[in-house]
Amino acid sequence: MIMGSKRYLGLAVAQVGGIGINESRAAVVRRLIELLREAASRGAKLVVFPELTLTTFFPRYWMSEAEAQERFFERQMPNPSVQPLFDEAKRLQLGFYLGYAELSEDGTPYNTSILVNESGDIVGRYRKIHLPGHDDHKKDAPFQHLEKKFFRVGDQTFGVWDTLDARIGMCLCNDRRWPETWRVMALQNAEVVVLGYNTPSENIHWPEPVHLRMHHHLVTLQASAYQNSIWIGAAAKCGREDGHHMIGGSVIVAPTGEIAAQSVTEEDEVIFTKADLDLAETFRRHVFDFERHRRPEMYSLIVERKARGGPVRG
Ligand code: ING
Repeated sequence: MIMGSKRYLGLAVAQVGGIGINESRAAVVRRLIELLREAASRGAKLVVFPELTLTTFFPRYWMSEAEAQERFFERQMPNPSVQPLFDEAKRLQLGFYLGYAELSEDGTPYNTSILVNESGDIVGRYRKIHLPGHDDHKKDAPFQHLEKKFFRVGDQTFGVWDTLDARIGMCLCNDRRWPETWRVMALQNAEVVVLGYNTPSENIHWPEPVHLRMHHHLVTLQASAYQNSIWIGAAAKCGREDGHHMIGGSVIVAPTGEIAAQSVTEEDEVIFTKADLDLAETFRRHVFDFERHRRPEMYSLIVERKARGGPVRG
């Protein structure tokens, strides 16, 4: 294919298999470095790691906030345990997205992701806005989902950053289920949105058929990519973590809504696409020309109302 003036982003998604509750940061970072190296060999420029990549998905366990922060949060970023990842990425001239549990300078706990450029600089940070789960101890449940206990809602809206020769946005896991997430970044002209996720295959609230977890994950991303004319890279933390199963399905979705690459295991696995950033232009110029077709004056309910309510017309 004549490269010519076309713009491409070598986009890799690094899926991470189960991380045991006692697995050290050093052992995890070694796994992430292996994934970086494979991504580089495939031509990647940006590598997407999962949500809470450095540890097991600890919100599944009941413990005090203090214990969680002691065992599973990062007080600095980078820090000595993740510095080898930053160094290797810089050596390979790769940018990456990394999800982790952040204890901010003022001591606030967030479910956070960062965007790091090929020089190893943190160019963007996002703190998860849509926190699923609960904050009480559900003693009869097979596991907990305590994101509402261990994290505070993010303090800034969804952002996009010009780096790695593209305009890149970030979100985290449950955010992908909310259409507002994507529109806010599309309105900032995002070309690529990257995210990580930890999605348990079992629902603790009702006997949800297990296939629905993968269906909702994929239909959400495919619709959002198409409706917002963006590329999406989504990285699973998946497989079994001390007996608890989470879905895989790491995926790269094109602005057409089609799946360009998808993982086939529930372990550490790299998928890659040379993303044609001009592909989105076609859709932005016609079907989704926001300037010509959108009618914000008719959408005010979306921002004014939080919960479902009554009709607004006679
Ligand atoms: N995990 C899940 C997710 O949104 C979930 C929680 C699953 C909520 C299914 C609702 C339905 O993929 C995280 N970490 O948000």
